[in-house]
Order: sequence, then C-alpha cells, then structure tokens
Amino acid sequence: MRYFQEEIETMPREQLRGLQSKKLVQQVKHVYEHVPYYRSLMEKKGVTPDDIHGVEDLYKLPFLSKADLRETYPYGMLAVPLADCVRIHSTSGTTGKRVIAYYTQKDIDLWEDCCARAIVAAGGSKEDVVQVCYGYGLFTGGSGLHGGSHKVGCLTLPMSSGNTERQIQFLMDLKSTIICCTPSYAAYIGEALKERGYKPEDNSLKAGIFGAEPWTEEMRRDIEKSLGIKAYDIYGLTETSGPGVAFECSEQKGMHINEDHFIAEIIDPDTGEVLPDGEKGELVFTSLDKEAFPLLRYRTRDICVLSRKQCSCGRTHVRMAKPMGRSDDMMIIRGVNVFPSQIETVLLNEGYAPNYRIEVDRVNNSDTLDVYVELLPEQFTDTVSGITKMERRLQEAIKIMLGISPVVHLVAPKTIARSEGKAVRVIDKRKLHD
Ligand code: DLL
Repeated sequence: MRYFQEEIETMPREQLRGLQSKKLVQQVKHVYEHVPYYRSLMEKKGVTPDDIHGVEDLYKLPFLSKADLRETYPYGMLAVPLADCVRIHSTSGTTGKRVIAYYTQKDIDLWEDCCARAIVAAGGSKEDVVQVCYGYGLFTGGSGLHGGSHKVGCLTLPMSSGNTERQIQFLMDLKSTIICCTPSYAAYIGEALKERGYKPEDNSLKAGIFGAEPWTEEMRRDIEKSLGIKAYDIYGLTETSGPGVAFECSEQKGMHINEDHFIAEIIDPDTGEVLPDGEKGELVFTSLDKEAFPLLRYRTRDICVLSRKQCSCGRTHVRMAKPMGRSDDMMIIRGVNVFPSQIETVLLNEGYAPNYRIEVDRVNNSDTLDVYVELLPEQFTDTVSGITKMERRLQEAIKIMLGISPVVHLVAPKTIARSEGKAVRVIDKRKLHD
C-alpha cells in the first residue's frame, strides 16, 4: 500500500487547482452565509462571494488570526447548527480564552483520512500495530492519529501520553510497529528503553510519526538511532482540525500538505503580502471542506517555506519545510505550550516582582526550563536552606500552572537587567542550536 487515497494524493496539479477553486467558491459562500463575524470582515474589505471565482481570488479575502477566534469565543465561528456538531477539541489556551474547534461527523471523517494518509506514507498497513502515545482528550494528537490508524485498519493501542513504564511494556509485549507521539517523548522513550537494557533491535518498531512541536534533523537522527526506526514528521494545528494537515513521505524532503482540503499560502508576517514559493514567511491556511469550523486564510504564526518541486514519491501535493519557529512568543516545552505570561502570573501571585528571565534549552534531546527570579530586598536571606525552600515552593507553583517542572534560581536583588523598551525575558537557546 503506497497511498491511502491514491487518486487524490497523486492528482495532477492542474486538476488539483481546479478542485481547490471549486471548493473555495462553495466554502466562501458557506462562511459568508453562516458566520456573521467573517461576513462583516468581508464587508469591511468590500468583498462578496461573487468576487471569488477560484484560487486566484484568494488574496481578496480577509485574514483570520487567533485574536479573532478569542473574540468570537465560544460559538462565533461556528458555521453549522450546534446540533450538527459531534465533537470539540481545544488548544491549551492558557494565555486567554481557549480556542475551541468544532467538528461535524464529516469533518472528523476527512480529518481521519488525512491522518490515515500520514500513516500509510510512513509505511503503515492493516498488518501494523500502532501505539498512539499523543495525549487523548481535548488535544487533537491522540484522537487524530487514533482515527487515522483505524481507517488504515491497524491494530490501534490508545495509550495516550505518559506512564512510560506501561508504554514500554505494551511496546515490547504487543510488538508495536509504529509509534505516534511528540519527538521529545519519543526521545524519552528511547532513553528509557536503553536504561532498561534494551537495544534498538530488541523492539519491533519500524516507524514513528512525530509532530506537535518543532524538532531538528539532529533530533530525528537521534530518535531513529535510539529506537531503530525511520522517523516521520507530521504537522497540524487545532484550528485546522489537528494533526495531518501535512505529513512526510519516505523521501522526507518536507511535508506534503493535503491540498484537496487546505490551501496554503506564505505571507510576510509584518505586511500580510503573499510571498512567492521558496520564500520564508508565515503559513496561512484556508480549509476547503470543513463544515463546522471553516477558517479562511487563518494565520498560523508558524514560519515556514513551501516547495512545489515534484516529489519522487508520486504525491503531487505541495510540501512545507519544518516550521522554523513561531512569529509570536509561545514556547513549546516538552510538548507543552508555555507562555511567559503564565510564569509571570505565578511569580506575581507568589509575591515576587516581575524581574525574571526564562531560559529554555535542549539537553540530550530533552527540553530544560530554567527560571531566574530576583528576590525583593525584604525577601533576601542568606541561609541556603531558606533559599532552597523558596525555590522549591516557586517551582511547585509554576509546575501546577504549566504542567511541567522548571528549575527555579532565586538571585540577588537587582541582578537581572532592566529594560526601557520591550523586555526580552525569554532566551530560547534551542533556536541557537537549530
Ligand atoms: O500540535 C496538532 C498536532 C498533533 C500536530 C500531533 C502533529 C501531531 P496545537 O496544539 O494546536 O496542535 O499546536 C499547533 O504546534 O502551529 C506549530 O507551531 C506546532 N507544530 C505542530 N506540528 C509541528 C511540527 C497540534 N511537525 C502548533 N513541527 C503549530 C513543528 C509543529 N511544529
């Protein structure tokens, strides 16, 4: 099995563009008629559905951003009656309101097709045992890959994330052949297997489907070595359904974007100008089929490059490079979305001044988070046990907020540089390595 939906995945480009144009015209009408918020954005730009005849007119439509989704929370972007929706998923959304994505049964079906394409591209078939260790629940990772795995007919292990001991037990006993999780968790599982005396050839895994956070080629090689597999990248975001918007084939030269369902554009994040292929910019998606939550020209904030060069795997769909980082300030640490403002909230609640620095790094393929916090003069104590106690307390409070544990360093008053303009509080050393 080389493709899950061969006719679509290998469709000649001209035909694909025709299909996109046809769907776009319908989708714009659907949104205009059912989403008053977007209709008013179109009215402000002086565009009506009559102006949209195909992909060439896409640029006329207004952009959507996360701020619009917050503004319209919770139901403002819904384009079908609630009674037609069968599920929601949601982002972790701790900076403000969560983004809630709605799905009709058809939306779920098409999303799972996308994930099934990714599994087949990674060499999956009904003979495979797929261990899904992305989180299940509001996060889209678990459900998406789970549904895709069912569609391919694989034996699906709905593990969810965490409980590494159990992951290893199932992996070895049930002889899992494909593993799906974040790359950082894959690295951790590799390390845990080694600690228990297993060699890479002792497991039955042949492939892994990893995404939801940025990861480097070095990390890919490391995971491939430690698990004895081929590691495939998969991309997506809650707003566009979840994983499977794009996936890698065996060529591993970028991820094919499922263009029968999404139109991808690259724009200049500052001006909004559409950039030509090959130029780096912000990735923007228009979903062509989604019924419940059909976002047009949604700005992902992911910085990326597109390539339309023909791929030797036979798929014709455009490829996106690994996202190079985000145009805003969200950090993904150990697979968890972290915002500096969350840490600031804890510090202030705990009685500290907002003088702090966050340092993120990747050591042995595992993310580290160090938070340097200034003591107020009145908090200053020079007993080691006193400082350690305060550090532990703060560490625990941050852990409760983020779900991951930082290392807290309390430093003497006035030792963290002040800023007169915008404060640069985050040093993400992972970006320096990549
Ligand atoms: O992370 C969906 C997903 C689940 C993708 C499982 C792949 C696998 P969100 O939580 O909404 O959705 O986060 C979306 O994660 O805008 C990117 O910044 C980042 N991201 C997702 N996949 C990749 C990837 C899921 N392969 C945000 N490489 C996106 C780099 C990725 N970053």
